[in-house]
Amino acid sequence: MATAPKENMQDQRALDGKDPETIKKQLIKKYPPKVARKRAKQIVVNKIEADGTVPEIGSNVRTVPGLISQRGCCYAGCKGVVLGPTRDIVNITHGPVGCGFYSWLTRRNQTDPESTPDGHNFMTYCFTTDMQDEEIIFGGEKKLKLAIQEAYDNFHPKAIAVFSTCPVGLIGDDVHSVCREMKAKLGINIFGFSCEGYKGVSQSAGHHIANNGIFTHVVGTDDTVRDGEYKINMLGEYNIGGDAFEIERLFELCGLTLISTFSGNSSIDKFANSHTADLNLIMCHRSINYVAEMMEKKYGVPWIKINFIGAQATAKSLRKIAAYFEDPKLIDKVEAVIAAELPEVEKAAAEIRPRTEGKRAMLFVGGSRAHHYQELFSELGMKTLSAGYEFAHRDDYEGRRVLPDIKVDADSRNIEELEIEPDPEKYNPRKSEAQVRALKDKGVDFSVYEGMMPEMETGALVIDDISHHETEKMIALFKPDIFCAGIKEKYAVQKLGVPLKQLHSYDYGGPYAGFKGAINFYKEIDRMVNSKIWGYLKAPWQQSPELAARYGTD
Ligand code: CFM
Repeated sequence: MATAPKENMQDQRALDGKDPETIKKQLIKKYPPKVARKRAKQIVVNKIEADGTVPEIGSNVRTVPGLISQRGCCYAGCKGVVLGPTRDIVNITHGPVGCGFYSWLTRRNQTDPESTPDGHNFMTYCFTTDMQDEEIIFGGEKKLKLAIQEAYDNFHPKAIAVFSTCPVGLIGDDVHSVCREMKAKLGINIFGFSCEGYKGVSQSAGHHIANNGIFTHVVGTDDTVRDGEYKINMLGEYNIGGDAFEIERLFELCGLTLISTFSGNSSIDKFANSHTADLNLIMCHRSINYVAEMMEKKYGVPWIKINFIGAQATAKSLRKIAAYFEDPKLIDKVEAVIAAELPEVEKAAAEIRPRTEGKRAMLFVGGSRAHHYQELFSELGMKTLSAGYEFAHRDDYEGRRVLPDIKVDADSRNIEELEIEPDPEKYNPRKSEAQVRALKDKGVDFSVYEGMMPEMETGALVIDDISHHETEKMIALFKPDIFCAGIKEKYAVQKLGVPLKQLHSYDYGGPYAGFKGAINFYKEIDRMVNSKIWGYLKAPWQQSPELAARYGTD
């Protein structure tokens, strides 16, 4: 190329001086043509236009059979992600024992049973119907009824939820009628989810099903108005590694009243009451935006997007909440909290940053963290070469402005969309249209999420549902200083000589949210990227030149 236009200069910074389009071709070169065409739509070179738009990315589509994906299943999204962190619902997995066992606390979602009077905490138990051949052949409804009865007799919970695994849908057990029957018999809230693992293309379908179920069966069933000022709900925060505890600490310092969290450190009574809050805060947009939308339509509770990952993002989010309530007392309090908390974070960053500055990260996680954690890395002076979600939709990448353009395919149509009307008695819009406009001018935008790509550099590679082959290629080509993903990737990546930070379970660490969490993260990343051990490891292609063709730097 004779002259390098300005964009290419940006590209060079973004991808270590390598041409992103060439890298993209290398990632898909070994695929059969049909697979390569499909993957090409999901691998995008980031480019931000003057009006803020970014290129379209293929997402929320089926993984090509044969490619090793990071994704989980619909059941995992429903039972594991959304309902799992609620301590006082007995969650019964209707299915073979493995589904229940492997979704049992592996996400490291924590809870504080002492914050509810009865102290119930069923999260430490694994409840499953343990289906055997006999149930698969003759049906499992009888066994499910017995399981519900047994759970009730032993624990006397306020609620029981039943989660369907793949075989349940295949043999046609009607979990909903079993739940209705047992609800009438036992007089407690019992509800079921048709979240068979194969539904949809990933765990994202399970989030939607969980949101529908929780909204239908629980939200709005208790109108008690609790004491306290500035009532908020926290949506899409699951208390992994204690994140919610740190966020709750900050809310308390600021004088905000947390009505309910969906669903970290939560209890069912709080969900029931959540429609009495004045504002919904969305942390993880992908997993819970449905609840926020439905709550707004039915009860008039507006939502704003916030992010408590990153010290600056935390301060910004707290200020946004204070601005919403338009009370100088709260605004001052929030400023005082930020002023008291930030110096310690800045001190830690200043100490660590000389050792992390300029190092390069790649993040391939779920449906929101691959975006949020870029904040923490940039606070350490690190850059994100490439990032992507496992199962997010276009709006999480490109921003909600693209929602009207998203084509609904057969897999998405499979998941029920609830028709929500304003509640004749309980609907109460919290702000007038004039107030909404005025707040918008102050930077409090309602129902807006800009997505990951507008915040990434031009020239960075955005890869949806990255395959294992592409992961190996990216590592061979770039040897990043840290790779963020999950347990399935961890040891494969580390054997290639690159440290892997689990951003799902946080390995054994956390919290990483809020101010104290930021400090924890800085220390952890410093330790990982500066450990000498990685220099002693040789990747397979470095030891055996014949493998170079396979992993390739071609
Ligand atoms: Fe939301 Fe999550 Fe995530 Fe998610 Fe998940 Fe998770 Fe995740 Mo693992 S709800 S989308 S389905 S932030 S379990 S707490 S870490 S993939 S990025």
